[in-house]
Amino acid sequence: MTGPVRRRTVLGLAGIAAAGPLWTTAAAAADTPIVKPLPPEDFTLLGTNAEMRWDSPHPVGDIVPVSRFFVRNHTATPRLDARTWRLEVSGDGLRGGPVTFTYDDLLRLPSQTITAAIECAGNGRGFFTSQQGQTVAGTAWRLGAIGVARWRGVPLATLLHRAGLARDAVDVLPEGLDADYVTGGVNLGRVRRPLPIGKALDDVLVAYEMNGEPLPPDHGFPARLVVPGWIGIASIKWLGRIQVSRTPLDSPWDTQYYRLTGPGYPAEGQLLTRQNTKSVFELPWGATLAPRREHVLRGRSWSGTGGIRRVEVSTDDGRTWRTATFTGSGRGWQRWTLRWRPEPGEHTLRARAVDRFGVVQPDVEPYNTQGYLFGAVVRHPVTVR
Ligand SMILES: Nc1nc2c(c(=O)[nH]1)N[C@H]1C(S)=C(S)[C@@H](COP(=O)(O)O)O[C@H]1N2
Ligand SMILES: [Mo]
Repeated sequence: MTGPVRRRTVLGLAGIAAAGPLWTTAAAAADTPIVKPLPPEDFTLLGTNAEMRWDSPHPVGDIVPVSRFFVRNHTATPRLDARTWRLEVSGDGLRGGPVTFTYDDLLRLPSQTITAAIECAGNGRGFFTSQQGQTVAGTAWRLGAIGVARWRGVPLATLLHRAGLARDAVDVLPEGLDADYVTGGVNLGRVRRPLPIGKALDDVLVAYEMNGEPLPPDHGFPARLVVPGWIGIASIKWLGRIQVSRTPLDSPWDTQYYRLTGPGYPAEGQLLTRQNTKSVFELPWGATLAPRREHVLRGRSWSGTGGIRRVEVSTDDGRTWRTATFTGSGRGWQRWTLRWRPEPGEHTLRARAVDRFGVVQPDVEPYNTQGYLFGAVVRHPVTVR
């Protein structure tokens, strides 16, 4: 059971068929920015990315269907063929030479299914500007750069052990098969970000299914990492290679990006790992509600620290607070409701979550130049008339 999986070829597609229909059957097609349909009532397009709209007419439960899940692409979705796809594990952090896994190998290994959020570190970035009047670099997401799905795959620990992980390996560097990321005339190479071995061996999945179907092209087909609790960039899509090293590794995605930089931080910045805590109302921005009638306000809160203890909601811009009622399974994120019978006028709603350690969302998020991890309470305007 412990022997590494060597260069096997996929002779039959039985394993693939068992997992559901293949997304790509013919020769690889040309790259498309995003493959799946992006109806405007469900998504806001932001460059090469698509944000989930919280005010969509199609509400989501605990699990976000693929048709609603946000997409964050540095370049474009590659169309990969599972029959020729290979995952290579290599580097001086292995006891022996490189080991290659096929799609079929993955499907045959013992699998695990988890419910986990993937959230961009830039989720909420737009509020640095719209709420705090600060200029930051990067995609101006509102709060829809998050989704929760059921992911099935092979624990990364299983693959690393089968590949012959050395006892003194410290870092792994997973790399995507999408095109090199070129920005400002500089080619930064394939999208990749080192992961410390402790996290890699803990709860990281090499996922090949999302919500019971093979991963869709936009979300990493044939396989991606799912790194629970950590910023989205850790969950590398279209996985092609994992370098394993006995010395610390770097990439522009941990030296140049995904660090907190600016006046309050050390010159080299502060490395980002976990997501913070956020809350959202599932209401249009500036929604109009009928007066003197009971409304059920819906929202949800989530945290990279692992859970939500309590959510408090204010319907009077922070003067008074009531505790929201939890609904749903609480897996991935915590849905909640609050009853409200409003008087006519302009109102500002606020929701603040308390995470499992008792830490409450702040009123102001300290500034960082790239606008990561906006976790302040968002002031949501509504009109009652
Ligand atoms: N290969 C590759 N992996 C990637 C990215 C990418 O552009 N290329 N984007 C990352 C970022 S920044 C985020 S937030 C998540 C988004 O995952 P999703 O598009 O499935 O929602 O994927 C991560 N993995
Ligand atoms: Mo991201």
